[in-house]
Amino acid sequence: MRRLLALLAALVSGLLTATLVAAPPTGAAVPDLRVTTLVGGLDQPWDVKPLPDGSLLVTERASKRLLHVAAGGGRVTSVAYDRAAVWSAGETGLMSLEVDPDFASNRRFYTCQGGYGASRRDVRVVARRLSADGTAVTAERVVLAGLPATTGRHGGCRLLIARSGHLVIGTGDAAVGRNPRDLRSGGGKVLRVDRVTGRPVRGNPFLRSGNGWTKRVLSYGHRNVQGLAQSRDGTLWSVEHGSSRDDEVNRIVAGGDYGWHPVPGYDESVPMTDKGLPGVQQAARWRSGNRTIATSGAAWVTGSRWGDLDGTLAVAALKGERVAFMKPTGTTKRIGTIRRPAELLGIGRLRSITQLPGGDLLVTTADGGGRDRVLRVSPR
Ligand SMILES: [Ca+2]
Ligand SMILES: [Ca+2]
Repeated sequence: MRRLLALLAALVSGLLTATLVAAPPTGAAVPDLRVTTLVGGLDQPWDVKPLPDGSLLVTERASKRLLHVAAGGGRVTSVAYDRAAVWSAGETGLMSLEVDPDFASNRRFYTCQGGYGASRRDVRVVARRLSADGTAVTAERVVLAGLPATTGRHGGCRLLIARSGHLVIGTGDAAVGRNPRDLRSGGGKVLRVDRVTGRPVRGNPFLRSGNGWTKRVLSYGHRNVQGLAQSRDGTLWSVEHGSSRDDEVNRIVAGGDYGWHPVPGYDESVPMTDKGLPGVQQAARWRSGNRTIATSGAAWVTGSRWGDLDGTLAVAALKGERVAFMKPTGTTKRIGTIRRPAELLGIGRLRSITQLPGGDLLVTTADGGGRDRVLRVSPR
């Protein structure tokens, strides 16, 4: 297959060397991308989200630091909050962030994090209020606690406030084989709840169940949901780490079984989507095949400035050290395959992707050692 290499100019200070690998079969335009560092000197930042005034919030997983970055990538403040209440180990710590749609009036944002339950460690969602000057948390409240945790492995956890206003939570299986298929566990699921109360919402597929977790389940049979993104047509997508093979991009349907059931014990040799399980399993819309790239966060890219990448799902990869732009063929309601019109390489291990209101992407790196950054990717 013919491939076009487009080297990005990185001679100007502040620009990073990056390579856009594009597959140009159609004559449509894939724009050059400019990559700049907004924040440096970070250690394993997990998520980044913009606030309405153009400033940013950033989480760091293991340090549990919550950072406020002034608009334009200016002054960075470590926000004062109850850091000791966050449990971090392995892949779990201070993870995903979401900002309330009414932040301008209520100053509320949400984090998914490790926590200390009454009898055991867990993964939980906490709502917080940010002070007017962005330096401190002035109130916090647990929205949902008791998601399973073990060593910190496969702790998820991704938050998304859907356009319906509901809070969607992608969780990991906590490396416990029976969790993903057990509707009474919050692990290995996509959950949908009221963002204020944490209660199940109308339209959830198992509302008639007597069990509280089951009522919150939107879909099950997931291994470790690392990305959630809602497309223009309202469909919801998850991105997951594969085991020894088959990272997956899935379109989430209510009540869907995504086929991960690694039993007995924690048997990771089973398929990422095991069609031999009872009932119907949802096939991945994209999978990596034999070689995993550790797909993580994702965002739908919108805006004409993106040319042929408008309407793609930008997927961050850790091991694969790239942003893979994935374009569903046909409509997102009914998809045969996903092709990859371009990949952005050379900017490190990548965790999360967020699209800014103006269309640029923010990406967090995950190289560790205090060398991590929040990058801005702009078409030009
Ligand atoms: Ca699957
Ligand atoms: Ca089956």
